[in-house]
Amino acid sequence: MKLVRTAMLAGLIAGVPLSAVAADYIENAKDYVDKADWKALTTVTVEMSEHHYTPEDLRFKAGKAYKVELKNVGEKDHYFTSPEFNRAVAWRKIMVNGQAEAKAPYFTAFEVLKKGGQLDLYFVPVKSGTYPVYCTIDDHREKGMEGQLVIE
Ligand SMILES: [Cu+2]
Repeated sequence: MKLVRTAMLAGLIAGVPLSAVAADYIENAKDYVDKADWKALTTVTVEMSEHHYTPEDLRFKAGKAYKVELKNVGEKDHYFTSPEFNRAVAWRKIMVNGQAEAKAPYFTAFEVLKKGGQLDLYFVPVKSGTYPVYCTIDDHREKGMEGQLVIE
Protein backbone atom coordinates (compact mmCIF):
# COMPACT_ATOMS: atom_id res chain seq x y z
CA MET A 1 0.00 0.00 0.00
CA LYS A 2 2.82 2.38 0.89
CA LEU A 3 4.49 1.53 -2.41
CA VAL A 4 1.28 2.35 -4.29
CA ARG A 5 0.98 5.68 -2.53
CA THR A 6 4.59 6.54 -3.34
CA ALA A 7 4.01 5.60 -6.96
CA MET A 8 0.87 7.74 -7.05
CA LEU A 9 2.74 10.69 -5.57
CA ALA A 10 5.54 10.28 -8.11
CA GLY A 11 2.92 10.16 -10.84
CA LEU A 12 1.40 13.38 -9.63
CA ILE A 13 4.73 15.17 -9.67
CA ALA A 14 5.55 13.87 -13.14
CA GLY A 15 2.08 14.90 -14.21
CA VAL A 16 2.52 18.61 -13.44
CA PRO A 17 0.78 20.37 -16.30
CA LEU A 18 3.04 22.32 -18.69
CA SER A 19 1.18 25.52 -17.90
CA ALA A 20 2.65 25.43 -14.39
CA VAL A 21 6.19 25.78 -15.79
CA ALA A 22 7.37 29.40 -15.79
CA ALA A 23 7.49 31.00 -19.23
CA ASP A 24 10.90 32.06 -20.55
CA TYR A 25 9.63 35.52 -21.42
CA ILE A 26 8.05 38.35 -19.41
CA GLU A 27 4.44 37.21 -19.14
CA ASN A 28 3.18 40.23 -17.17
CA ALA A 29 4.78 42.74 -19.56
CA LYS A 30 1.80 45.09 -19.28
CA ASP A 31 2.49 45.58 -15.55
CA TYR A 32 6.05 46.77 -16.25
CA VAL A 33 4.98 48.90 -19.23
CA ASP A 34 2.18 50.56 -17.23
CA LYS A 35 4.47 51.22 -14.26
CA ALA A 36 7.34 52.79 -16.28
CA ASP A 37 7.54 56.58 -16.72
CA TRP A 38 7.17 57.07 -20.49
CA LYS A 39 7.54 60.85 -20.13
CA ALA A 40 11.12 60.14 -19.01
CA LEU A 41 11.71 57.97 -22.08
CA THR A 42 15.38 57.36 -22.93
CA THR A 43 16.03 57.22 -26.68
CA VAL A 44 19.06 55.31 -27.98
CA THR A 45 20.05 55.21 -31.65
CA VAL A 46 21.94 52.30 -33.19
CA GLU A 47 23.33 52.71 -36.70
CA MET A 48 23.77 49.54 -38.72
CA SER A 49 26.29 49.41 -41.56
CA GLU A 50 29.05 47.22 -43.03
CA HIS A 51 29.81 45.46 -40.80
CA HIS A 52 29.12 46.83 -37.38
CA TYR A 53 26.67 48.42 -34.99
CA THR A 54 27.37 51.95 -33.72
CA PRO A 55 27.51 51.84 -30.78
CA GLU A 56 28.36 48.15 -30.33
CA ASP A 57 27.30 47.89 -26.70
CA LEU A 58 24.20 49.23 -25.03
CA ARG A 59 23.46 49.47 -21.30
CA PHE A 60 19.97 49.64 -19.88
CA LYS A 61 18.53 50.08 -16.41
CA ALA A 62 15.78 47.72 -15.34
CA GLY A 63 12.37 49.31 -14.92
CA LYS A 64 13.07 52.36 -17.15
CA ALA A 65 11.26 53.18 -20.39
CA TYR A 66 13.35 52.89 -23.58
CA LYS A 67 13.06 53.57 -27.26
CA VAL A 68 15.82 52.01 -29.35
CA GLU A 69 15.99 53.31 -32.91
CA LEU A 70 17.57 50.82 -35.30
CA LYS A 71 18.73 52.73 -38.38
CA ASN A 72 20.30 51.02 -41.35
CA VAL A 73 22.68 53.54 -42.92
CA GLY A 74 24.50 50.85 -44.92
CA GLU A 75 24.44 49.37 -48.40
CA LYS A 76 23.17 45.95 -47.28
CA ASP A 77 20.23 44.62 -45.24
CA HIS A 78 21.14 43.82 -41.61
CA TYR A 79 19.73 41.94 -38.65
CA PHE A 80 19.63 42.86 -34.98
CA THR A 81 19.19 39.41 -33.45
CA SER A 82 19.11 38.77 -29.71
CA PRO A 83 16.54 36.14 -28.73
CA GLU A 84 17.66 36.12 -25.07
CA PHE A 85 17.52 39.90 -24.65
CA ASN A 86 14.15 39.99 -26.35
CA ARG A 87 12.78 37.64 -23.66
CA ALA A 88 14.37 39.67 -20.84
CA VAL A 89 12.40 42.85 -21.53
CA ALA A 90 8.73 43.79 -21.25
CA TRP A 91 7.57 44.79 -24.73
CA ARG A 92 5.33 47.76 -25.34
CA LYS A 93 5.56 47.71 -29.13
CA ILE A 94 7.75 48.04 -32.20
CA MET A 95 7.14 50.79 -34.72
CA VAL A 96 8.08 51.05 -38.41
CA ASN A 97 8.95 54.53 -39.72
CA GLY A 98 6.28 56.07 -37.50
CA GLN A 99 3.62 54.46 -39.69
CA ALA A 100 2.87 51.02 -38.29
CA GLU A 101 3.09 49.25 -34.95
CA ALA A 102 3.32 45.64 -33.90
CA LYS A 103 2.79 44.19 -30.44
CA ALA A 104 3.76 40.73 -29.23
CA PRO A 105 4.85 38.94 -26.01
CA TYR A 106 8.40 38.83 -27.44
CA PHE A 107 10.34 38.98 -30.70
CA THR A 108 13.40 36.96 -31.75
CA ALA A 109 15.03 39.05 -34.48
CA PHE A 110 14.68 42.34 -36.33
CA GLU A 111 15.73 42.98 -39.91
CA VAL A 112 16.22 46.55 -41.07
CA LEU A 113 16.49 47.09 -44.80
CA LYS A 114 19.38 48.88 -46.47
CA LYS A 115 19.72 52.57 -47.21
CA GLY A 116 17.50 54.15 -44.63
CA GLY A 117 15.27 51.49 -43.10
CA GLN A 118 14.30 52.20 -39.52
CA LEU A 119 12.61 50.22 -36.77
CA ASP A 120 11.85 51.63 -33.31
CA LEU A 121 11.67 49.33 -30.27
CA TYR A 122 9.72 50.36 -27.16
CA PHE A 123 10.32 48.28 -24.05
CA VAL A 124 11.13 48.15 -20.35
CA PRO A 125 14.20 46.04 -19.38
CA VAL A 126 13.40 43.49 -16.67
CA LYS A 127 15.93 40.63 -16.26
CA SER A 128 19.47 41.77 -15.57
CA GLY A 129 22.22 40.13 -17.58
CA THR A 130 24.54 40.47 -20.57
CA TYR A 131 23.06 39.36 -23.87
CA PRO A 132 24.80 39.04 -27.26
CA VAL A 133 23.34 40.75 -30.32
CA TYR A 134 24.45 39.94 -33.85
CA CYS A 135 23.63 39.96 -37.54
CA THR A 136 22.73 36.58 -39.02
CA ILE A 137 23.23 37.50 -42.68
CA ASP A 138 26.10 35.68 -44.45
CA ASP A 139 29.40 36.31 -42.61
CA HIS A 140 28.43 39.70 -41.15
CA ARG A 141 28.89 38.52 -37.55
CA GLU A 142 32.39 37.18 -38.30
CA LYS A 143 33.24 40.50 -39.91
CA GLY A 144 32.39 42.27 -36.67
CA MET A 145 28.65 42.82 -36.69
CA GLU A 146 28.01 41.90 -33.06
CA GLY A 147 27.71 43.59 -29.72
CA GLN A 148 26.36 43.30 -26.20
CA LEU A 149 23.11 44.36 -24.61
CA VAL A 150 23.44 44.78 -20.84
CA ILE A 151 20.57 45.11 -18.38
CA GLU A 152 21.61 46.30 -14.93
CU1 LIG B 1 24.48 42.46 -41.39
